[in-house]
Amino acid sequence: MGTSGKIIKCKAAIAWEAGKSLSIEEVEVAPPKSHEVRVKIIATGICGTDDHVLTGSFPKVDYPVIPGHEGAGIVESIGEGVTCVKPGDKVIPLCLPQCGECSSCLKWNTNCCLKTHLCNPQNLMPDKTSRFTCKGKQIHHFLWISTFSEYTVMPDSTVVRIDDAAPLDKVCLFGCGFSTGYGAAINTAQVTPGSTCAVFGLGGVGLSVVMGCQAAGASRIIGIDINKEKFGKAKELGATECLDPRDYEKPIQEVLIEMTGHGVDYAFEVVGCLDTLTAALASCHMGCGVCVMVGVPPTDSRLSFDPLLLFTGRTLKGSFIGGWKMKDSIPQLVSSYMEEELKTDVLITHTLSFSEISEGFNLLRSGKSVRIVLLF
Ligand code: PAD
Ligand code: ZN
Ligand code: ZN
Repeated sequence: MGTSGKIIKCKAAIAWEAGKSLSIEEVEVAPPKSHEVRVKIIATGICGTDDHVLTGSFPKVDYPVIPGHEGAGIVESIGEGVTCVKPGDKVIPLCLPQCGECSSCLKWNTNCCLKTHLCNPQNLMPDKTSRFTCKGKQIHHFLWISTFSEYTVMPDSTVVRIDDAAPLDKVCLFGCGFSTGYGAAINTAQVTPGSTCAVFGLGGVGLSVVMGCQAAGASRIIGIDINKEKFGKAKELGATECLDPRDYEKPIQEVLIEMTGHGVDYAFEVVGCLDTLTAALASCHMGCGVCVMVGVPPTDSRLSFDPLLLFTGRTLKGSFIGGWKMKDSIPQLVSSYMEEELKTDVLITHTLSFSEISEGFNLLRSGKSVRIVLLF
């Protein structure tokens, strides 16, 4: 390929500092070093987590940064020692690495690879340098994958080959949103047939939780959101009832306990707020309810609740990218999509060009979209 080994100039969206909107700039993307892969991103979704990066409420981010972590693309070139992909392969960048060597990767019951951003920030490549420069300045990576750049470099532990026939403008959702929500129900909660579930927050991730609860055979799925415009799609995907907490004088947990008689079997927090997390926990069955935290809480926040909520047997657990070991699982999920077992296209409400990225964030914040896919 003509570009292999050379610097590539392309468009990327940079967050110069927290609290400022993104600006589209020309960046220089250095070639991949040993055990790194340079990918041409074809499509990228916008996730609520990217919005947390813009507002400064995502932990351990260094600015200026190129966000984006829900992409799909084609390998442009590879560095020395890379064996898992080759130029021309269709791939999904992984926002949670699977190095295959650390103590977590060697355990069957966690996907939390010790190379994750939450252990060691992924703001620079593993050799502590950046592959991005703009106007002579070093720009940081985000989760090692920065999909808001037409070309991006990532370690080989954070990229996986997928089916050559997969439509990249659709399967990019498997890089985060869909896999996160669906896996929270299937893997983390292990929702059982006939159970009752409550899903707080019906964005792209929350609706994917609804899909997971339905696939697991839950008989009652109660969607909760302060934006009633989300209810139609939630019902289409399997929610049996939808509630707006603002329609009730009582706290929503009391409403849910009255509706179910004893509290729900599984509650999912998919907003990223401490108040909804406590409400989700309190709405679970006191003896055996399981509350799964999916939303990313604000940086440096602290949770405070009556410990008696746990004393009687409720469980509170977190779910990181749906509990999937991403290298092993994402290609399989994409195959299920190709076999029409997973109908994720319904989550995509808007497809825009990359230059319309700010409009995409406005749509996300206005609540008028579920998933927005940007095309380069
Ligand atoms: P989104 O902004 O599309 O959806 C959030 C939804 O919550 C919207 O529909 C809001 O109307 C709704 N909402 C807001 N406030 C309330 C409230 N008080 N009560 C009920 N509903 C409310 O975001 P998303 O679906 O892309 O992401 C949701 C969260 O999941 C967000 O915090 C994101 O950072 C997190 C996430 N976690 C992981 C993980 O690995 N755990 C991965 C990806 C995203
Ligand atoms: Zn995400
Ligand atoms: Zn690992």
